[in-house]
Amino acid sequence: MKRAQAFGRSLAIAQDKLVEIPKPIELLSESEIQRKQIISKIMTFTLEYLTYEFLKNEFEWLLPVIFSKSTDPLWPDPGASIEKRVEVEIYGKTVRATQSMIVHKMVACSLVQPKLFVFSPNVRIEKIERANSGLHVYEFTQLDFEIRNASSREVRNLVEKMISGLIKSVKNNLSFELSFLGRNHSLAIPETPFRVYDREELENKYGRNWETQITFEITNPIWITNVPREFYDFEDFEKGTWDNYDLLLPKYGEVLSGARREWEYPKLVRKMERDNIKQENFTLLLNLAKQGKLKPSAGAGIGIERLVSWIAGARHVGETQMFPKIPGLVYDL
Ligand code: ASN
Repeated sequence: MKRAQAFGRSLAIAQDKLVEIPKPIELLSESEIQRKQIISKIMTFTLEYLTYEFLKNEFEWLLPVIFSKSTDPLWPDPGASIEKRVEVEIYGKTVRATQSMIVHKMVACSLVQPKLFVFSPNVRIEKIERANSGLHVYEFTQLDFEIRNASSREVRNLVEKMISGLIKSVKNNLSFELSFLGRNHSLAIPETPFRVYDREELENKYGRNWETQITFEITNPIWITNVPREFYDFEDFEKGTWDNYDLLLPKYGEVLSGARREWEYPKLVRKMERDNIKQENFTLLLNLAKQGKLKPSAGAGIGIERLVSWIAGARHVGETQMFPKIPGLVYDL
């Protein structure tokens, strides 16, 4: 029942600003190119800052993959609206375009890299109507990371430090760019710790549209915990709660999702059966779990384009992409 309610979650950025569909690169005017250049500077600064933070904290750098037999099912997920999953055949085998590297993270973290991060291209063919949310693109980059034996609290603390440090640094170093975009005064350095809300509490207060409502009310980033979703997030069957979290940004909504993970074989199987997830698409993960080689971990993934959109005050998340991937619009590049 709880899950059915959470499925009603929907988001629209259109509430108090114009959603402008980003143009392809070859159609930009002189002034639009200048705006693109400014946003590109903020993107470069953000990537450099976050990379350095992960390296400083002794994370190892994992490179992304595009095609695998296993990828994130993105189901059940209250926020997902996938029109089509990209599957192709290569060498007589069916492989899927990466929807997120969650499975790879869990496996690499268990077997080789106890602390890892990866900038990973995620392909999510969103429904066309999401073009107007201003928040969705059908390809984006996720800064995904995972830590063996970590708790949710540790992950959240790390993220809070990184996000507030990043904004402080952007404000110190890119004040011309922020002024150009009209963000110099409106972008405040987030106060830590961020407030933590339980999803159930918000559903009771705001109803089905809790996420949109709270997104437009807050002025500081907030955490939402206990969101029913995919099998890999840790669920306490007895309490009926989930040890996971989303980070919401004012006006731009969810910029990160993450969790402590399931690692025990019987629980993974039970959840996959319950959610109608095909176990044959997760053979390696299940085999490792069965052999006791899957380790407890926690992690999260940051949507880079949404993060930069918030910093820049973008009119559409696709504005932060050199080659925008707007749902329903397939440009040349
Ligand atoms: N990256 C997310 C996580 O770490 C999963 C996702 O993108 N669906 O939990």
